[in-house]
Amino acid sequence: MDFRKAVELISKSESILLTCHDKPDGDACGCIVALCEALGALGKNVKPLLLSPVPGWYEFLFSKKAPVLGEDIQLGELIAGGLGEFDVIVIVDTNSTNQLPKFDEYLKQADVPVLVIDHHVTADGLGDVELSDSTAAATGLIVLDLLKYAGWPMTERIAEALFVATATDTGWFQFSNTDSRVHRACAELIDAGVKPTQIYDNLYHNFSHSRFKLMAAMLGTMELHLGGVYAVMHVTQQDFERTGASRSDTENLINECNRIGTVKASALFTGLKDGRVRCSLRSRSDIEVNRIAGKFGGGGHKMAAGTFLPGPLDNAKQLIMAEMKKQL
Ligand SMILES: [Mn+2]
Repeated sequence: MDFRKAVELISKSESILLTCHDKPDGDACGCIVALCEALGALGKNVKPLLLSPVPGWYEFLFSKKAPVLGEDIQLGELIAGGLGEFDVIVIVDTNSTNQLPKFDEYLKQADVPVLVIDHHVTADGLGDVELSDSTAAATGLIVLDLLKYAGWPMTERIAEALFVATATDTGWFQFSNTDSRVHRACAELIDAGVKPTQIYDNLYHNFSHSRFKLMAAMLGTMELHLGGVYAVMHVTQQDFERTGASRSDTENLINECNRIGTVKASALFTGLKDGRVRCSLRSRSDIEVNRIAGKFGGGGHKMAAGTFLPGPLDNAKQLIMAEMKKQL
């Protein structure tokens, strides 16, 4: 962990571009918001850039909408300096080229140092300086450590963003990555003004009707395999069209099947418009789902991983089933 190098790099930079993986989750959004606030307070010119839209239930974190690559700014404009010229690029919650669609092309041609802050095991070494800690339950915990190391002031907004980062990456303190470091950090963040109940309502009691209908459709597809240990669910393009839900509405829905006592691993297959299938994998046991995802070019953690597969759905399901059998 090289906090000193990271602080030096930030200190000598005036203009900072901040991004995270596509399909941003609570950890990615929380880290973006926390760093925007913290670095903005230092007088830096910080520009967040997202690679896909923020799911509705994380919008409360953002004081103003962050631009989305491909929607608010095109790759060509970004390369031409449309968002500005930057002294450093900060990437949070990923170190994988395949989680930075289009942005990887900007990165390739940008002659600017890169700081990566990440907790994933899968790493492409994108950073000139890397704060990488795979023992951290969330990247938010590394950002918190960086803030404390640097002596940058904590505010209520920063605390809230880092709490969301940590709470969501631990499934609201349910997953096995929930260790004492998580609880100590969250205690500090509560002391800094976080209201957990309010955040819980914002995050989990905030479904749109269309998202709820998508969840109902998904639950209707659930099948148990391998003696009840492996749960498989899917959603199709038609489900999105019929319910009016968007792709980001699938976040966390996979965890619903963990309510079944026998389930130790689960997969959610999402049919995409281009014919491919997005596969999300979760484990509640020693099954290492990142190894399964890795076989198909994906990545993630032991407990949560994902990959893209060739369609149709049945083909994608068979590919994962074969790997799941090997691990069991
Ligand atoms: Mn994360």
